[in-house]
Amino acid sequence: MLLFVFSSAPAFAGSDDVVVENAWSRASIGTKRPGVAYMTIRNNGDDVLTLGTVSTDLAAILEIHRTSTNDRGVSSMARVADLEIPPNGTIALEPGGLHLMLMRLQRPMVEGESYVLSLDFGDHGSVIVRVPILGFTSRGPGN
Ligand SMILES: [Cu+2]
Repeated sequence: MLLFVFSSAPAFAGSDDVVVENAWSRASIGTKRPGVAYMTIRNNGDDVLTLGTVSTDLAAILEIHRTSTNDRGVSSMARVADLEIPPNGTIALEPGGLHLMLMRLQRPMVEGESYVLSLDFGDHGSVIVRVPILGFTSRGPGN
């Protein structure tokens, strides 16, 4: 079952307890550089949730990444194949940590516009989220 929701409202995948909130992106610099998307994903269920595929028509390639900073202050990103959300747990995708990387943008990400993202939780269904695009220097909704 698929429900269409806006990021300001909770999203439910079928009868399961998946809630995606506070989704947002930053405006991109044209289409040559990748874009990013952030959100929180809450698992109100009793099973581990696994986020596998994420897709949007805005980007040809979309990956889950984790930014980490080593003890010399150098940051790097690594791909996360499957993002697990523990039962009754919340995972935050936020600047400096987990994020969705939108590569090979099909069009620029323009401040004030929005796009649709599909998050596939396998047996637990899919969640579709509308993601608002904030300014270049934004640190999140309301900032
Ligand atoms: Cu990345």
